[in-house]
Amino acid sequence: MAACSMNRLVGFLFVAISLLHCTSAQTTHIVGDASGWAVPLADPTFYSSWASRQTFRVNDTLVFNFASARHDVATVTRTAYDACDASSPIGPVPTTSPVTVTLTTQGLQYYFCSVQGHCAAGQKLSINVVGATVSPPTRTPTLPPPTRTPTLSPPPSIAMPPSSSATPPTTSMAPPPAAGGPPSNSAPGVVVTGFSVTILSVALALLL
Ligand SMILES: *[C@@H]1O[C@H](CO)[C@@H](O)[C@H](O)[C@H]1NC(C)=O
Ligand SMILES: [Cu+2]
Repeated sequence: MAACSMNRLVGFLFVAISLLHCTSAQTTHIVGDASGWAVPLADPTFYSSWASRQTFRVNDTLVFNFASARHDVATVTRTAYDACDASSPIGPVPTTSPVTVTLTTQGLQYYFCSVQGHCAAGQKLSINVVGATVSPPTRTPTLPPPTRTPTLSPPPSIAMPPSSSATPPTTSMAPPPAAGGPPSNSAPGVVVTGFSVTILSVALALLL
């Protein structure tokens, strides 16, 4: 009997946490992280590598940071993307940084810089936007203590200076981040994790 009610509780919590994730956690994706939106001199696959480390969901946003007027953001079809053909972009092609794009539809989306030669050199980004019903990579809810966390956030039980151990950039393009804030690509995960732990604690307190 105890096991049965525990299973139901766990199931309830899992559904509740999943719903909260889906309805409240829009992620802002800084394209290229600290490298921004530029011609990737060191690695033409830089933006596909970056995209492969992200999960893009409907209502998330992309932010392209770049040198205004030296680059732009063209939204294009797959055919144009594959050919780096800038003759018929979809909609406007903004040239002033930052450019924020809200991901409103599921499926594959294609962007590149329409400045001559930049797309061919790798300044192009394709992403797959998934819907809110796909389960996000949540921590498993079977263990109540808030010590199991995704790898993005440091365990709360380990004393650690808040910002001195910021991870170095993974590409040779990026200069080391200036002293100061945490890496921007880890913030959403940390926020979501803290939120989940809070909800989990409240739910357990109410139901046990
Ligand atoms: C996206 O945001 C709109 C407006 O807030 C909302 O109506 C819609 O349900 C959201 N879609 C998803 C998948 O979160
Ligand atoms: Cu460019």
